[in-house]
Amino acid sequence: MNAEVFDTKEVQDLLTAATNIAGQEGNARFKQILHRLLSDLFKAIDDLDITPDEVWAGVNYINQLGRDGEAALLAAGLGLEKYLDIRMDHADKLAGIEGGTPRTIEGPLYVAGAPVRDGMSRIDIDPDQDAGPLVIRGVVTDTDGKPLAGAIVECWHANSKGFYSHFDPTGAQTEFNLRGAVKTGADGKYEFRTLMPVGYGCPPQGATQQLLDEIGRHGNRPAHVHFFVSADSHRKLTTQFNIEGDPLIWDDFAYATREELIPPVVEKTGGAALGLKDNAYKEIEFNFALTSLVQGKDNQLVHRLRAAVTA
Ligand code: MBD
Ligand code: FE
Repeated sequence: MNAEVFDTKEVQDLLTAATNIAGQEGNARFKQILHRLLSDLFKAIDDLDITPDEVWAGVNYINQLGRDGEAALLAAGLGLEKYLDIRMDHADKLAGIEGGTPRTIEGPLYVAGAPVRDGMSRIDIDPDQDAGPLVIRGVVTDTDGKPLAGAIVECWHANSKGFYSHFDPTGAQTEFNLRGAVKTGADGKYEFRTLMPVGYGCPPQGATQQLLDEIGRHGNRPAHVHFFVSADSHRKLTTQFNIEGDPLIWDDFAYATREELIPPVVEKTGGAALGLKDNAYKEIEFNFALTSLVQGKDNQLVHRLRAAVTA
């Protein structure tokens, strides 16, 4: 059975009515987007002869995705978040914007409100037997290499189980464990004293992993550290680096890896003097170059629902 009805007046009238696209009431932009997406769905049902059982499986899946609170996780896993980066990269290229540290996806696990410290922050609040000490440091500059004073570097990452504080299913972590923010001085320098993260895996029983299983994909990320970097007169940067050597670096389920975002991990000693738990530690130097505002505006600022906690 392939009963094609999409182009009939009845179906087109239904789409017009259901989205109120011809009406005066409502939000015109929202109606435009909804009309397009619903039309594309109807057309796909026709073209692929998607059955009622398949449609209801999809509707029920959306319910489950919401119950699991995983819509933003699925967006990362399906490459939707990466696609937005590709579009912003392209827009920057067309506008001739270059020289900044490459962006990569934010992901769904940021928590606003971490305490801001001057120059350096120690963010390993909870002990973690299975994680060795890590120092992350560098300088925030503009695209000419001039250090930016008063820049804010926010950092968040997982523990040795791949879990993030606030979202830890074991409930084991203190608020803001492995999350922090540093304000740079005149030298533009920042430093985080922390512990080596391990890669994240999607909740095995969650709706995202269920979909990935259905298409024969894994739901894992290589070990990585997230950053927001902001400074006056510059665009806020959203990025991450990966931990060099992780076997999943080029097999990230969220497609965040970029060649420029894999800094070397250097073995160091002298950790005791820095207050680290071992004398031997690892250090990653990573510098951030921020691009200037565009006609006085940050045209890459993203507004989305984020968790927030008051410190
Ligand atoms: C993460 O830690 C992450 O960074 C992304 C993008 C998705 C899920 C977990
Ligand atoms: Fe992450």
